[in-house]
This record gives sequence, structure tokens and C-alpha cells, in this order.
Amino acid sequence: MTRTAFVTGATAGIGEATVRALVDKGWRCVATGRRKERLEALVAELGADKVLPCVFDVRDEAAMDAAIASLPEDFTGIDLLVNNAGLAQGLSPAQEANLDDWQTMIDTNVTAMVKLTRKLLPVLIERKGAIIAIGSVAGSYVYPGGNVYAGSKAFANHFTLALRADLHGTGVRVTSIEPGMVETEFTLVRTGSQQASDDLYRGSDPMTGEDIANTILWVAELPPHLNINRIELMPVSQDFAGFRVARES
Ligand code: NDP
Ligand code: 8X3
Repeated sequence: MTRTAFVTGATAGIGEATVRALVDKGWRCVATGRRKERLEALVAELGADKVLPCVFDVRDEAAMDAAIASLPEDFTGIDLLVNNAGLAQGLSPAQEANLDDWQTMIDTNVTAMVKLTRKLLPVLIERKGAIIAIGSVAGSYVYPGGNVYAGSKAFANHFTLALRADLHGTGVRVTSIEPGMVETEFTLVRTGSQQASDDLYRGSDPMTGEDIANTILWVAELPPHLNINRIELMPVSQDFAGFRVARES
């Protein structure tokens, strides 16, 4: 039986790589994002029987509802929700941060994720499916300028674990995957600067979208009696330690 995944943020980075990895193993994917042309390219590459492009802004609840309601029969039996769409905007200290940036991160990383999850829970329970959410190490180890992004990812990490508690006894598996540095468009979006993005990744041998996609695939294909609660992963070059001390001169 062909299994179906609903992957948010499939136009780039981790989500796009996840659709490729799942389809390669025989899954069908509902692939979502705002950039229609990128989703169409995925369909052209992987096949219309395997990838259903679903163009909507996750912050728009009416558009989310319409997208779910318009799923063709082949794609309605969702076995896996990959809560991946998300972003960071800005690296400013809190006292200088732009409130619109903060609102965008809360709306995307928190509000949209919980709404979509709630809407898909009935089918996931009916099919004893799985939820995999992409949180971040930023939800556990904060860094300067992380402020609302880190807070939103702490929420994602914990909401996902809390789902596991609520879904106990339903057969639905729930996993929080919490990556460190992955080379994607994330830093370009965050800083608006290709130079800043190149500088961050240069010489660091970061993780790739494919690394995280393969982790998602591994979790998704485990036997149904096995639940991985959470996975934290980083490139070897990155460390989570480093408490700084500010000194008076
Ligand atoms: P990318 O910028 O490469 O991809 C982000 C994806 O999210 C895109 O497909 C984008 O689609 C989608 N997205 C963002 N905002 C919206 C929106 N309003 N509506 C619909 N889709 C949206 O970044 P990554 O692949 O790196 O990020 C994926 C997830 O991984 C995020 O949740 C991020 O926080 C997390 N993460 C990333 C890390 C990293 O180092 N890269 C580390 C830890 C976690 P589109 O723009 O087409 O709408
Ligand atoms: C740290 C992870 O999500 O802050 O590299 O980019 S995140």
C-alpha cells in the first residue's frame, strides 16, 4: 500500500530533500509552500502521481483549510505529517529587534504549525500515522540574537513532545527532530545577505537538507511499534557549549 506524507516547506532545503527521499522509497507526498514554480519543478522531476503541489501561505488559515479540503482522493489518506515550514528573520538583540519579524516567526513557526497539526490529527489517528516536526537545537541552547526564533523552536520541540503524550494509546508516532546548522536557504532568508550566508557555512562542513531528510525517512520507516521521541543532531564542526562572560574593561 502506498503511504502518503504531507510535507510543509517543500520548496527548499530540508522539506524539498524530504519529498525526494520519501518518493524515492515509494511514498506519495503533498508538497506545500508559497513558491508555486518550485513545487511544479518537483512534480516535473518526480511525477504527478507521486507529488501533489499545494501552494499556500501557512499563516493563512483559510488557504490552509482550502488546501486540505481540495486534496484529491489519492492524497487524502495522510500517514505522515512533516511539520517543517519555518524561518528565522533577523539576528538582532531583542532591544533592537523588529516586531514584524517577531510576529512573522510566531505566526509561521508556532501558530501555523499547531493549526495544521490540529486539522490533520483526525486522519492521522484514523490511519495510526506519524508526526515528525523539525524543531531546532536553538530551542534548547540559546544564542545572542536568537530570541523569538529560539523561543518558537522551544515551543516546537515541546509541543511535539506534548503531542506524544496526548496521542498515547492511539498508535500515532510522534518525533521531534532538532537540528543544528544545515546549509539551506535559511540563513539567506534570515539575514537577507548571500554574503552572510556564505560566510556562515564556509569551511564548516555543515549538515545538508539531505542529511535531515534521511533522518526523517529513517524515523518514518521504523516498525510501527517503535517511537523515536526526539533526535538532536549537529555537524561535527558545531558545538552547543560556550557560555560567555561579559567583563567590565
Ligand atoms: P529553507 O529556507 O531552505 O526552507 C524553508 C521552507 O519553509 C521553504 O520551503 C518555505 O517555502 C517554507 N515556508 C516559510 N515560510 C512559509 C510560509 N509563510 N508559508 C508556507 N511555507 C513557508 O530552510 P530550511 O530547510 O533550513 O528550514 C526548514 C525548517 O528547518 C525550519 O523550520 C527551520 O527553522 C528548521 N531548521 C533549520 C536549520 C538550519 O540550519 N537550516 C537548523 C534547525 C532547524 P516558501 O518560501 O516557498 O513559502
Ligand atoms: C543552529 C540552529 O536553527 O538556530 O545552527 O539555525 S538554528
